[in-house]
Amino acid sequence: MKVCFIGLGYIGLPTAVVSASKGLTVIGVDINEDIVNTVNEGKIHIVEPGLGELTRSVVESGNLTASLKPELSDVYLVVVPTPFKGNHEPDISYVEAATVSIINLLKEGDTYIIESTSPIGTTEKMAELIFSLRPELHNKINIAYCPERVLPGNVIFELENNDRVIGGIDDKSTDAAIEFYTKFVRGKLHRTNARTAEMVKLTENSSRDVQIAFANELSIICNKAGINVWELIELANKHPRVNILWPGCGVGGHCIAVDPYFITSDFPEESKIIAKAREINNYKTLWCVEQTKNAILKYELENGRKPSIALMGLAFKPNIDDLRESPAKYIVELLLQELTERDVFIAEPNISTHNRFKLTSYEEAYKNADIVVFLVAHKEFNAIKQANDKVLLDFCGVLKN
Ligand code: SAJ
Repeated sequence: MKVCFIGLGYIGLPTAVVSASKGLTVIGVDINEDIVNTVNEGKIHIVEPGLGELTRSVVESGNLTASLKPELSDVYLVVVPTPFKGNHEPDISYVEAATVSIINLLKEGDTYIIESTSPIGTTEKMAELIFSLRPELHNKINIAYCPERVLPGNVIFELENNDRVIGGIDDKSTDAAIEFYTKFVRGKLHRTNARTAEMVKLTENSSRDVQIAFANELSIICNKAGINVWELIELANKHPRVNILWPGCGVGGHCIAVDPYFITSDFPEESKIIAKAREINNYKTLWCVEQTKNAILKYELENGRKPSIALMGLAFKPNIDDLRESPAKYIVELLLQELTERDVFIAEPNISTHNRFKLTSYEEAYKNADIVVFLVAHKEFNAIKQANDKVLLDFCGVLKN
């Protein structure tokens, strides 16, 4: 079986590599020549534990080849980004372009699968596009949607072991897509239709966003009420049917802070909680900025001098080096608009250099600061010995234990 992946990004590349490692012949296609060259050298352009070694071995064995152009295959996977436009409307133009790029290669019996997070109805729309240009393929090819659900940092394990939801535009399509995923997924493969599968993905990430918004709202209430939110949540979670997530300095990454808009833009009247959760999580980031500025003012008033400040963490979540859509990075950017860099120490233990921020080791940053602001709960920060002479702002629960 020959498989063509369109898109070699954070999901496309690991999925191409894992399926190649199970013996499939895989062509990985990307419009970026650097990515194609990097992969063909057996190297990777993203950071993901275990992916580098596996890529080298499947490129050496010949099971994975990267290319700028799709090639004749049996299964085609669309794994390209679906960003949103300025008004939070999803932009499916990359999915469309990927589909157009393979339309002329499709032949009877082939399977076309979209993995990109997509608004409801995208798979049907792409089916219409394919059949409008190739009407003779009607009922002759399989078209399905199968969302990815892997957690950055644990992708290789989860790609094989997570359950998958697979929805075809008809039963025959679902069967064909299931047959493909059986080749490398050990988790259960759950069948449904394409629209439900699309909505499952949006629902999973919206559900997490809503739950985090609840925790973030609690943290703001507790701050005003003089209650330690971390203790509160730990105690509430002792209830057998309560399981509250943790507050933070906002919700980042490419998925949870984006996917809910795919629902709210299509169902603005009906998606009230989902929209509110987005609003609360975005507001939490600005609230952290305000809290920090207030602490700085208070310090100045009490001590008659400007404090030095340590900003701890830039990544979008703990223990990764990914700064994409990171609320911590946004907070640092906003604070730097008002503070002179001389007084600020920025620490991110997972990266060594950054083109915009001057980084300091987290030990130095902590040692030199009057005010320490914990933005991301990286494991390194847990080891810091707390000094009594500092103002500590903990937005992510580093000090909770
Ligand atoms: N966060 C909190 N409090 C928490 C948990 C997370 O504030 O208790 C924040 C994180 O700090 C981060 C953001 O949420 O800023 C998102 O992090 P995450 O670990 O919740 O999720 P991602 O973006 O790394 O991956 C999610 C996962 N989806 C779900 O857990 C429902 C993953 O399984 C998906 O595959 C991925 O989105 C995706 O690609 O859609």
